[in-house]
Amino acid sequence: MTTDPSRRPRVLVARKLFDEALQPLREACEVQYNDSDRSATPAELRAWLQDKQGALITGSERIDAALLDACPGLRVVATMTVGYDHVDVPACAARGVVVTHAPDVLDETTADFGMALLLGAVRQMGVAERYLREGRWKRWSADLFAGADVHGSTLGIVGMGRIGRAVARRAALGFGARILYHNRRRLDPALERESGAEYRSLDELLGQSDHVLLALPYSPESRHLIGAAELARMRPGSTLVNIGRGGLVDEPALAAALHSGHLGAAGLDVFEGEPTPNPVLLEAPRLLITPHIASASLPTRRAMVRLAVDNLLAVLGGKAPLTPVPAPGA
Ligand code: 8YV
Repeated sequence: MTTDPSRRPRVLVARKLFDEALQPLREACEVQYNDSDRSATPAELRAWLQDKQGALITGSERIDAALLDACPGLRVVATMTVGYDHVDVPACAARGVVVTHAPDVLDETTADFGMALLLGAVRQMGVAERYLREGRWKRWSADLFAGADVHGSTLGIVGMGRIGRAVARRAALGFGARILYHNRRRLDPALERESGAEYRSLDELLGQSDHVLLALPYSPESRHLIGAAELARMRPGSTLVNIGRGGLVDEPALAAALHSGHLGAAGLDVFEGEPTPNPVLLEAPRLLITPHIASASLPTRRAMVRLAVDNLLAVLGGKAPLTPVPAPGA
C-alpha cells in the first residue's frame, strides 16, 4: 500500500477500540477514528463512510442497503464480532463489498463465559449476591438458594459451531455432563465423536436436557426459536442459557416460564433491544442477566480487533480476506 497520504485507503474505525491493535491500520491507511464509546447514529455513519474504502465496525453499527448506496466507494466491511446479523451480507455481495468477521479467536473465552453463566444461573449467584448485599440474609437455612446441579447433568447445546463445541468439551470433561446437541446441519461423524455429543431434534433435546444452552447465530429463521411452546417442552426445573443473540428467545414467554416455576433458572448474556432489557426480564425471578460480555477478556477482545484489522489490510491491499463471512445461502 502506498505511503502517499492522498492515495492511501481511507478507513473508518467506528468505535473506540484498542489503540495498539489499530496501529498497523494507521501505518497503512488514513484512519478516521470515532474515539468514543458512543455508537454513531445511522446518519453519522453514512456521513463518515461517504469517502471511505474500508470500515471497521462492532456489533452496534448496522450496515444496510441504504447505507451502502450512499457510500459507493466502500470495498470492505470488517466486523470485529463473529456474529454478523447487523450486516446485510446479500446487499454487500450485490455491490461487491467484502464482509469479514472474527471467528475462532473468541471461542474459548466465550465458552468459559457460557459455563460461568450456566453455573451462575443454576446456582442463583446473582440473586444470592443481591440478597446478601441488601442485608436480607439473617440466618442459614438448608434450602436457601438451593438449585440444581451442573455436574452429572444432561446439557443440550443448540448451535454446535466452534463455540458450542468448546462449551461441550468443558461440560463433558470438567463436569461429567452428558451432551446432547442440535444444529442446522448434523456434525460429520468424526467431529461428533470428538465432541462426545449426541444429535437430537430440537424437540427431543428440549425434552431430554436438564440445561439448554443456545450458541447459534441470529437470522430471520432463528428468530424466537425458543418461544412458549419450546419452553413448555423443557423439563420442569430446567435452565435456559443464551450466549447467541437476544432475538433467539421470546422474552415475555421466558419471563412467564420463570414466574410459573416451570423453569428453574435462566442466564442471558444477550437480549432483544440491547442495551435496554425488556422490563419483563428484570422482573423475572431466578434470571442472571449480563451485558453481552461473553467474549470480553482483554486478550480476546484485542485479538478480535487485530483480526478485523488484518482483514481490512488484506482486502485493501488486494489480497483475499482471512476470514470472510460465508457466502449468502452457504
Ligand atoms: C461481541 C459477539 O463482543 O462476536 C460476537 O458476535 O456477540 C460478541 O463477541 C459483541 O457482538 C460486541 O458488539
